[in-house]
Amino acid sequence: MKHKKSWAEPYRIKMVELLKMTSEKDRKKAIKEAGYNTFLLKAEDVYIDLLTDSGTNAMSDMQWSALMTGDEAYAGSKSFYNMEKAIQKYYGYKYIIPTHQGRGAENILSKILIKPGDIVPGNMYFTTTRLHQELAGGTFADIIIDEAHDPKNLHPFKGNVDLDKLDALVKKHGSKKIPYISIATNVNMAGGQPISMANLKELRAYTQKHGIRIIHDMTRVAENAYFIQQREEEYKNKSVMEIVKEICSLTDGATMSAKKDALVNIGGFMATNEWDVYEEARNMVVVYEGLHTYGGLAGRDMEAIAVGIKESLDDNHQHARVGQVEYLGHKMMEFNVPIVLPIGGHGIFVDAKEFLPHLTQDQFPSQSLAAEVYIDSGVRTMERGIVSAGRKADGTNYYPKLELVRFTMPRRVYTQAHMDVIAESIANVYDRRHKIKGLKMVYEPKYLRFFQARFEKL
Ligand code: PLI
Repeated sequence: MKHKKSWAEPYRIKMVELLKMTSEKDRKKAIKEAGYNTFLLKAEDVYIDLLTDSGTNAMSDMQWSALMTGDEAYAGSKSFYNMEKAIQKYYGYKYIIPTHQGRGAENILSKILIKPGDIVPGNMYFTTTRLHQELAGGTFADIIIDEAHDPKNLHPFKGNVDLDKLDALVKKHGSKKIPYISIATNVNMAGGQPISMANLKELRAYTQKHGIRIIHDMTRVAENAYFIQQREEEYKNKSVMEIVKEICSLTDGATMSAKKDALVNIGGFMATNEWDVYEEARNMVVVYEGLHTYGGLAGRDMEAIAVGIKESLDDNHQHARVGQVEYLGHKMMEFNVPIVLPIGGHGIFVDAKEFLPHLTQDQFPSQSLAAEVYIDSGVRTMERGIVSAGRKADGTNYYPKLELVRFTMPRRVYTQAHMDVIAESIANVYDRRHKIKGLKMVYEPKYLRFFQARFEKL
């Protein structure tokens, strides 16, 4: 008999970071002081930190060695050219502008391409991306397929674009009002769901016909490529590296938060294939980020990104990365915890609407559930529901269909035993779900409120 092959990690542990263990009494006090917002907890009071996969990656020995070779020249640093070369080689974009992280790139790109009154269609919103589009005078329009808004729908590519929705927008506003389509690979807010190559190719054909750019939010492009390899027949014998390059070739430019797939703790960039856009971005980056050969990064950061990009495209790395997330998801399902399906790339998204049906969306079920999980075990997660969605330009709340708590997996950080502890914790909370109360918001900041809002128990 042949036994199944597991997803074990293609690395071993060389150094460890010790964690503080806390009591339930400590955690009840800490979360109350944090206004029931997991962003306002002190990290040292957290046992397993699943707040985000952003900047929380463990770097490899090769990345740590590369740090030592960082060239800290203000201008023309060798490290910039190393990073530029890696981006050109593995992603294929022509012109590169480094930025301190993803939103720095979004700011510059939005300011250059969007005019007041423009429409920016995209495959579901992301918080910072949409805000920069709005601050530049644009209006985001969601053109993701309907299946993406249904946590139980098993569509293998819930990141796909609905071309009829796009066509309706083009007919209504005209293609001149649409500076670009914003395409995220592995859609974060939908639960880490991929877009298929077939859909991207169809979109490419459509946008070429109408003279509209595709701008690629490539924050989790390697995870998306892995799903294409696993789920699209035509790509089953292609490597993640080849698939990533092909995805990028179907787009005109990109913004990237290197803090996710590129396996570093800080960094990002904007990329474009258009000289005019590059020229303007190269000029603008000195106002907001730093010179065009460092963009807010140290030389050592750029060296680590150059190495991280290559490591992220290894098939075995992605197999273990997604394998770990799937392991956690299956454990939670064994305990009947409702999660977004199919299991996504960068974390497990628990469906708070189904978990806490006795709470209305205005009682912040995901926020409340994230606080309860922290109290139970010291596991820190993040609200991805009505608080994250924020308010429209007219001041009314967005009411997103998905009301989720994200258990986000840092790359190469936690072990399988940690996964067991996490699943057991959410199972405990599930058993006492009927007793969980909602929250009221007592402080709301103007921008990206989920980061700093404060709550009290109802
Ligand atoms: O956090 P930044 O500024 O490096 O990147 C912004 C950003 C852009 N696009 C997408 C899809 C993201 O997921 C993203 C950042 N995400 C965070 C911080 C997260 O916790 O998911």
